[in-house]
Amino acid sequence: MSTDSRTGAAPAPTGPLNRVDYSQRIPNNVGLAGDRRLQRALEGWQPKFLDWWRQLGPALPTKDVYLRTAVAVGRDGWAHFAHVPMDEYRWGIFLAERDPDRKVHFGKHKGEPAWQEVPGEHRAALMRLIVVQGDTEPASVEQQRVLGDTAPSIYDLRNLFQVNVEEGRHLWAMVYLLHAYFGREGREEAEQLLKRNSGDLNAPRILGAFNEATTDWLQFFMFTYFTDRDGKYQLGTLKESAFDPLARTCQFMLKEEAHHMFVGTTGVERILERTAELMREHGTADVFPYGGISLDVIQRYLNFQYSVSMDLFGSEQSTNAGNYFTAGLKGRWMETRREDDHVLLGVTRELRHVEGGEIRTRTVPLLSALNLDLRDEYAADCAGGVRRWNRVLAAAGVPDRLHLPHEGFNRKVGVYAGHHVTPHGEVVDETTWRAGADAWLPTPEDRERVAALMIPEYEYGKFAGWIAPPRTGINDQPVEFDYVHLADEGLV
Ligand code: BYC
Ligand code: FE
Ligand code: FE
Repeated sequence: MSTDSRTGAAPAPTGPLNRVDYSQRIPNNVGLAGDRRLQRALEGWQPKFLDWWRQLGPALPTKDVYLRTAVAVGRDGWAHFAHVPMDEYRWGIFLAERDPDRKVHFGKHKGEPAWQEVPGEHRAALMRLIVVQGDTEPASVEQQRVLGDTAPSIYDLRNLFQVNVEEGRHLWAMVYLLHAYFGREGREEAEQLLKRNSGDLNAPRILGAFNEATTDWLQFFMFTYFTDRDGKYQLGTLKESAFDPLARTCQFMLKEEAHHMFVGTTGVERILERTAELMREHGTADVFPYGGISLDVIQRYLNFQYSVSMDLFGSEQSTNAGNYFTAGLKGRWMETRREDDHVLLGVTRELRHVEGGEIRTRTVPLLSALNLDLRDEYAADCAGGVRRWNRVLAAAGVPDRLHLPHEGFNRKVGVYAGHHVTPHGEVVDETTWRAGADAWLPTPEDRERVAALMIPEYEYGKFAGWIAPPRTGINDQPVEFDYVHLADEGLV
C-alpha cells in the first residue's frame, strides 16, 4: 500500500443514490452479499480476471494513476477521482436503478412487464449477445496493452488507463450477468472470455475489429472514436432489452462510454491542430519531416478504422437481428422515441447492395434490416465528428478536409463483402482496387512513419510534437497535473 495521502485503493462512497458497497471484496450495488452462491462464484472468477489483467492489461509499470471510479449510479456524483495504484483498482458490478414499473416496449412482448429472469426460450440468444458484448471489452484492453510505452503525455497516458480499467469493468458487467442468470454454462462462458485473446490465431476474439493490432496512438484515437462508438450504439440497443438486468447494466456502461469517445474525438482533433499548424508553418502537406502526421495518412487511418467498425454491425440483412427484436432482446437506437408501432410487421425500407457491378437499391422488410438501421444511426453520428474535425482545419486556414469513406469501402461483412468499392463509392475490379489500395488504406510505410514519431513524453505538462495539448485537464485539474506516477520515478 502506498503512503501517499492522496492515494487510496477504495474510494469513499459518497454518491447520493444507490450507493456502491466498497466494503465488499467485489464492490457492487446488486446486493451480492445476500447471495452467497453467486458471490462465491464471482470471487472464484476474480483471481482469474486479475491474472489476465496482469498478463494482458497495461504493460507500463506505474506507481499510481489519477482514476475515476464509480461510487454510485445516480444522475449526479457517480464518480470519484483519486490516485489509485492500478493493481488496487476496484472493479465492481454496478447496475442502473431499477424501475419497478418498466415494461417491454417493442416486439411481440410489447406491454408486458420487463423480465427479471431469463425466459427459457430466449436463453441461448441472450447468452450469445452477452458473450459477444463481453468478448469485445477485454479484447480492447489487450489491443492497447503496450501503448503506454509511447504515450504522447502523462495526460494521455492517464486517459488510456482510464479507458482500460473501464473496459475491464465492462467485462465484469457481462460476467456478472453470465454468473447470475446462466448457471454452469454462463460460468463456462465467463472463463472463455479470458481465454480467447485479441489476435490469437487459435483462440481469437469473436468480432473482426477486435483482432486488429492497435499499432500506435493515432490508431488508438481512431479506435476510441469509431470502435468505442459501435459500443455506444450496441449498448444503446441492449439498454432497451426486455431482460431488465441487461438493460440496467448497459445503461450504466453508457455513462462510462462517453469518456472513451471524448478521448477519440479530442485526440484526433488535437493531432489535426498540430498538423495544420505545421502545414502552415512549413508550407507543405508532408509534415513528417517536421515531426507531425500528414493529413493523407490520417485519412487512411480513418478509412481503415471506420470500415472495420462498420463490419461490427453484422450483415445488413440478418434474421438474427429481426428475431432479437421481435423477441424483445435487442431494440433499436432510441426505441422509445421512434414514432411507429414498435412491432414493425409489414414495414419495409431500402437497402443498397452491389449487383451487376454497381450499387443498386432494393426494398426489404425492416425487421430483416435492423443491423442496417443501427448502422445508419452510427454513420450519421460518425459524420458529426468528422465535421467537427474539419472545423479545426478550416479555422487553421488549411483547405483540405477529411471524409468518411463510402459505406461499401473495405467491407468484410454483409452485402459489400467480396466486392471492391472505393472510398468514393465506385464499384471497381480487383486490379483497380489493388492499384488504389495504397492511397486508401494505411500502408506499412505509413505505419512506420507514424511509429517513428511515437516517442514517449512523460514530463508533466509536456506533449509530443505531433499532437497539440488539450484545452483543459481531467476533473478540473490543470493540464500539467501529475496524473500518473510512473514506477521508475521512485517514491517522491
Ligand atoms: N466479425 O446475422 P449476422 C464494444 C458473425 S463494441 C466476425 O450478420 P448478427 C467495444 C455473427 O456473430 C460493441 N464475425 O450478425 C468497443 C454471426 O455468427 P454466427 C460489441 C461477425 O448476429 C470498443 C454471423 O457472422 N457489442 O462494446 O445480426 C472497446 C452472421 O451474422 C462479425 C455487440 O456487438 C464481425 N464483425 O449481428 C470495447 C452487441 N459480424 O452466430 C468495447 C452484441 C457478424 O452465425 N452483438 N459476425 O456464428 C450483436 O448484437 C450481434 O452479434 C452483432 C452481429 C451485431 C455483432
Ligand atoms: Fe466497453
Ligand atoms: Fe469503451
